[in-house]
Amino acid sequence: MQLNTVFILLGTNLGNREANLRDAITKITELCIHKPIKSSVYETLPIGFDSDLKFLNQVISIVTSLDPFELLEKLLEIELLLGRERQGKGYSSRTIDLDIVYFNSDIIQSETLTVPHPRLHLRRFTMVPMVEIAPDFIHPVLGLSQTRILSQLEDKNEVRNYDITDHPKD
Ligand code: PH2
Ligand code: MG
Ligand code: MG
Repeated sequence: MQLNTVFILLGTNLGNREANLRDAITKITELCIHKPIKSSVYETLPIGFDSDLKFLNQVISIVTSLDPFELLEKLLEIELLLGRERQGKGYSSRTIDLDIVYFNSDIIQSETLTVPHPRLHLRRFTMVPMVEIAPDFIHPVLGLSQTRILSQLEDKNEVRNYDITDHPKD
């Protein structure tokens, strides 16, 4: 059985954001060999579209025997289960978005899946949690560590630590 180490970005800016993260991680854990390693939760402004609803973002690292396409299918199922609705083109607010950031050090380019995630290295809301849990992991295309990518990042949007205990009724 092949064991794959995968980093997944979670993003939510609609509904009960804390519950969305928690429920998604519970469902993802059912696909895993070990308990996921979790970054802190961060609060971030929507990037790439207009909304007053701030995001919670978090990255987790899992070990799974699923292949990338099986995993993608399961993640899309979990998005639907948690009420994700997709409206036409472009970004919109969502209960949960589950993106495969890295799958081992594999490079995948297909119609349905691009890994590493094509915009991860441009986004502070991905790189801050990545550096927290895997600072030395090398981006297989760029050949740079997570720490190095973050230090060179042009995106200066705030990624604020979100203490769940301060927001009991999110
Ligand atoms: N995801 C997007 C577009 N914009 N902005 C923030 N802050 N967090 C996200 O997860 C996010 C976004 C596309 O999936
Ligand atoms: Mg996304
Ligand atoms: Mg997505």
